[in-house]
Amino acid sequence: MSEDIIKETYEKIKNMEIRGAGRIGRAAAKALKEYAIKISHLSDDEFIKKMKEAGNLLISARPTAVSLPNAVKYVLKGLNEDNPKERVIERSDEFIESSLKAIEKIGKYGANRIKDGYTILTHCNSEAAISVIKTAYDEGKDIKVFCTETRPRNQGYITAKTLYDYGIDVTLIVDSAVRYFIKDIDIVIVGADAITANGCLVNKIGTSQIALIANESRVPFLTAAETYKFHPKTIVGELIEIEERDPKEVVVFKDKYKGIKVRNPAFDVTPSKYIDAIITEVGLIPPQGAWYIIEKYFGWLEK
Ligand code: RUB
Repeated sequence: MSEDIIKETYEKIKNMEIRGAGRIGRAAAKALKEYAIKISHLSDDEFIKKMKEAGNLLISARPTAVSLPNAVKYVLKGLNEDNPKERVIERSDEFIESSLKAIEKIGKYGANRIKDGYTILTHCNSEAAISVIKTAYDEGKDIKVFCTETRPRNQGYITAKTLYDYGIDVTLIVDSAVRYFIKDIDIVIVGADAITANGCLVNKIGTSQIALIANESRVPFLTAAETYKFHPKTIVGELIEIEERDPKEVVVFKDKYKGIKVRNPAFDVTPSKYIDAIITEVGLIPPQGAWYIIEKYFGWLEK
């Protein structure tokens, strides 16, 4: 069945086989393209209806990373243009290509903030943050990286292994050790699942604690965020839903302890006042510049 392409990607995003905001967005764009090719024999009206349904299903896979609806909306904007079938396919390719280019540019701009001898702290597993770190290393800078474990899913292990394989000096720490080690850290660089119109950062749970600690210790805290991580609907006051995942990811209590409640929010919100800069593919901006980015790049979206 042609719908299987969409369902498969939906499942993979939901169960986190595909994860990380950028990857989620590109996977959705790719699935829409493959689906569009499969159903291109349908009438335009039927094609448009099915593509919209597919987009809605993909968007419902995870609620927080805005890269997902932004990617789907970018691709499906082709439905309103002449030759909708071709345009959807072309726009999917455009999104994927521009996403990869953005990560590369973010790497270059962000690396300018990393000096020789720096120790960087990162949290979770972000392609954009890793791009900054790898670029600084490629430029010949002698850097060290501290990675948090990132409980409960331990995405920090992926980051630690990726950077270690690249030849970088890596130290893994438990999430609660950030304040203990902050004296050794020169800069914090994390990714982003969403940036709000008022410059707040939504990212992996624990990010806001790290920002607070960095602020207290006067350590710069930067987030690496492609422009498709900016949330258009926050400009009209909508709040971003924070995904709360299965408590079993944290711990399973048995027998008489079954009654212990476990909560598992996947993301948190870092206030803009703790963010020194947002590294985007169009340059470093202060969090106060978020409104401008949304207006400039997402003016075409219905608000
Ligand atoms: C991943 C996470 C990452 C952002 C940015 O959370 O919080 O920091 O998605 O990643 P999860 P990237 O593992 O729950 O998806 O820079 O790769 O888009």
